[in-house]
Amino acid sequence: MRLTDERLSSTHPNNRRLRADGGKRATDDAQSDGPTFPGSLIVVSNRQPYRHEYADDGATSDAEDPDGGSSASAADESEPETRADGAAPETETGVLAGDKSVSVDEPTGGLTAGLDPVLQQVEGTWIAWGDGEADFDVADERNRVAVPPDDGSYTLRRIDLSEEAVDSYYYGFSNRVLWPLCHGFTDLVENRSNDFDWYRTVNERFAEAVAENATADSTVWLQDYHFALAPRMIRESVPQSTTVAQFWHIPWPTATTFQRCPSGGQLLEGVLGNDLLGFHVDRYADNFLECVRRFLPSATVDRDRRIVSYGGHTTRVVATPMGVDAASYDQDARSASQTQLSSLFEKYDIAEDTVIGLGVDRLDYTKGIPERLAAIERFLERNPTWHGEFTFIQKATLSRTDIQAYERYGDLVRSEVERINQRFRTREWKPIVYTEDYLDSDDLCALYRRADVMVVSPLVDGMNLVTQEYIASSVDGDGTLLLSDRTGAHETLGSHAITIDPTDTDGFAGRLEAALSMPPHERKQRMNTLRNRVFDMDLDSWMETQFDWIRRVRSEIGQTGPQDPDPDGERDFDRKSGSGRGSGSQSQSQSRSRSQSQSDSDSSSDRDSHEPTQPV
Ligand code: GDG
Repeated sequence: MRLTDERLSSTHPNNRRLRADGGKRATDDAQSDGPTFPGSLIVVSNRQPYRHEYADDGATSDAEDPDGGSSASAADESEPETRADGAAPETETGVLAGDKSVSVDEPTGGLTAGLDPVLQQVEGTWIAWGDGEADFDVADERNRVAVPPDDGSYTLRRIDLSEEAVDSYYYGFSNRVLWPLCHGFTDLVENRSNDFDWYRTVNERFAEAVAENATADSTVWLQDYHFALAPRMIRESVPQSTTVAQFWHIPWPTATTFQRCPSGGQLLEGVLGNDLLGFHVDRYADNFLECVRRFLPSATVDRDRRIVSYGGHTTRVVATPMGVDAASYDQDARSASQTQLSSLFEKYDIAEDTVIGLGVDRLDYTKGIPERLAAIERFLERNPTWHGEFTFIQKATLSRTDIQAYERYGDLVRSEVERINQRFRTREWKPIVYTEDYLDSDDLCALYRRADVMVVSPLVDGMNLVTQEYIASSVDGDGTLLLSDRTGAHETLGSHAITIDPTDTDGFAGRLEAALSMPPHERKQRMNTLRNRVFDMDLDSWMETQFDWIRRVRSEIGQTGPQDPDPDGERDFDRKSGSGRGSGSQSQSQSRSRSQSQSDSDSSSDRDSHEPTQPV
């Protein structure tokens, strides 16, 4: 795992899409080889693929800074989500808005970068929150701007949200209710007044924008938990033949947990406006179907075929694990040089010949960082011979710091790092190097490649893309992966990783010892299989699968014609609460009392070690 100064040229056998140019973004290749989409596509996501900002000096559009980008600090809470979602730290050439110079941030990784070429190809529309300060000055009177900036092949339609809307919809219901709830942290759910109303209002705003753009042959593809209500709103306002699909990137909780969800009935009803609903793994799809069965009694749930009929509409539920652009990580890792790595090690004061453990996470309470630190501490207690020889690098990206639970979590992580370092450090060495610096993708890939052991230990994680990025970057084939069995990634990669229970400190430390002493041939064997899987199930292949399902659902809609109207003219929650939208609290209490009277059969698979003592 020592890098040479040479750029390596070998290509992974499965790496059909490896780009020769070493560039970061999928461009021409993706357009010719990548996923093809049938018909017109409208993507809806919270974060946008391109953001317009005023250039720092107000005079030039260059916006260069010594750290390699105007937005290189992950400490800027205005955009950590964007980066963690793979969009945007790179600032490109600017345009002018009035007499002010504007720079444009482009997507550099993840789903955003993967979808961008697809949208270019189909000349589609992307609808997203416009969070850049110059976003609306460069847009037309309907808040549209042509992107990418250099060829303008598709339309970015921006939604203008007030500070109050963002605080309530994004930092409120999305991330104080849905995020903790879906991850089983019900004790962290904060149900503030107005947050759900804002969530609904913002979902309406997005749904209206979709309705303005949708045609009979459009497919609307919504991303994630910020839009649980929008699918039904959209379904009711677009032509019957328009396909509505959504991918839910985080876990769907068990019914035991979901019964605590404020306005849970409205959320279920909302997502059942989709024709197609995707999750990463079977478990989340099954949890969803169980929630529908329990909390929407008039719905018909076909568990085997994963089809729900409710209110005269049919939703197909699928489990399709998301991948990464493996070729791009492979390429960037191969391009890493010893010089680049040396300067990183110098910056963080790490001896070059140290054995490296690595963790890369958003600073989020789901990611199990304190548990990881506890295991490292136990490992150091038990293995004095590793002192001075092993360094653990924890790269943590600040996230959602407006929310107290995140602030407290960050304080805990930092103080634990400090304490463990105080306990074991020597004059020349400290066991844990902790950084919140944003790493550009070259540095990240160089570190992935160099890491002897990658530690992925979330308490719960929908998928975990870092796992796959590490594998794709392990071009020397000799790294080992410790992987929590509570991640979606474990379902597909667990058999060849070293499985850990993140809360079993002794077991975790033992696995770390095992990883560090694993014979080279076993490492290579395991990594070879892992790499084959990650390349086979990469981002393009995931999109192809999604698009195949969309095609299938479209043809089903086409064959059956307009779906049956609701035979009773009303839907469950309307009927039970006696009103339509806006009846959240009544729906909630009825949903609770109904579910509480039923026995909980699913608690064995529930990850709720965080059950609240009080109802939320
Ligand atoms: C959600 C679900 C699901 C982080 N710091 C830097 C950096 N990152 C990038 C990583 C990775 C991404 O952030 C984190 O993705 P994960 O999948 O690990 O986790 P979440 O952000 O929680 O994502 C998750 C995912 O959605 C997709 O469906 O897998 O389960 O929770 O791409 O590389 N990237 C760079 N520098 C950093 O400092 N370049």
